[in-house]
Amino acid sequence: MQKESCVFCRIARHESPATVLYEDDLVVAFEDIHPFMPVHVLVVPKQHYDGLDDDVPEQVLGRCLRVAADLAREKGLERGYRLQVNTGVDGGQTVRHLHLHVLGGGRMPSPEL
Ligand code: DGP
Repeated sequence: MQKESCVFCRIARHESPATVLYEDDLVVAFEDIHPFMPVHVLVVPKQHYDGLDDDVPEQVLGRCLRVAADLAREKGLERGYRLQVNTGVDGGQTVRHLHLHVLGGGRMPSPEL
């Protein structure tokens, strides 16, 4: 199921513009509109799930991780990168459609800082 008003559903349906880097039957990956690292890609299931606390099939979660790691390699992030899934209000999630941030291209602070 998709949501009419959801910005990531609209990108998945090619109704809103985005720089799409990868797409298959389950996921779409595109450049974040407000990057905070030199590489900042979002990997998003095409189906709408509010977040990780939804009943997300393992196949979808696995595909997201596989695509994220493949894109990190394609982007040349040999020195490393970070995958981040903000979940809920306290997790800082602003778009209520499950997404993985692929972040890299520079040294990142430790999460506890
Ligand atoms: P989060 O805080 O985890 O919910 O991050 C949402 C990210 O989504 C944030 O880094 C900005 C990005 N974003 C929001 N709206 C759009 C959009 O319309 N297009 C693209 N490409 N990225 C968006």
